[in-house]
Amino acid sequence: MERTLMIIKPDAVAAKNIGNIVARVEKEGFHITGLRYMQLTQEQAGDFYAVHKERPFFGDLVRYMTSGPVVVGRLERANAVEHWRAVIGSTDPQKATDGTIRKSYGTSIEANAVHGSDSPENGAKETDFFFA
Ligand code: 3AN
Repeated sequence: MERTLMIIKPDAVAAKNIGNIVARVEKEGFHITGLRYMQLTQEQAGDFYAVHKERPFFGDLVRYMTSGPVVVGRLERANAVEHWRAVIGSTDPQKATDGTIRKSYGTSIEANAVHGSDSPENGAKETDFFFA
C-alpha cells in the first residue's frame, strides 16, 4: 500500500495538538504502521531536508525542526501521498483552505504543524529514513 511520512512538528507538539492530528489521520482512513515521539538531531534534520540545502531558509528550518520533540508517523492507504497533502493544505497556513490541518493548527510558513511527503517515491524513502 502507498506510504507517506507524517511529521507533527515542534509547534503542534508544544500546542498539544498531537491527539487532534492523530485522530484526523485515523478519520481519513490511514493505517498508522509506525509512530515515534522523538527529538531530531541536527544531522537527522539536515539529512531529511537535504533537498533544501541551498535555500535561504535552510538554517532556520533545521533550527526549528530541532527546537523541540516531534512525532513521526508512517501512514498507509490508497493514494496516501495525494490524500495526506489535501488534508494538510498549503505550506503557508494563511493560504491553506478551511478544514485543513495547517489552517487549523499552523501559525506560519515555518511553524506549519505537519509534514507530508511530496511523491510516492519520497513517501517510501522518507518512511524508510525513520522506520528501518
Ligand atoms: P511542504 O512541506 O508543503 O512540502 P516544502 O517541501 O516546499 O513544503 O518545504 C519544506 C518545509 O520548509 C516547509 N514545510 C516549511 O516548514 C519550510 N519552508 C518552505 N518554504 C519556506 C519559506 N519560504 N520560508 C520558511 N520556511 C519555508
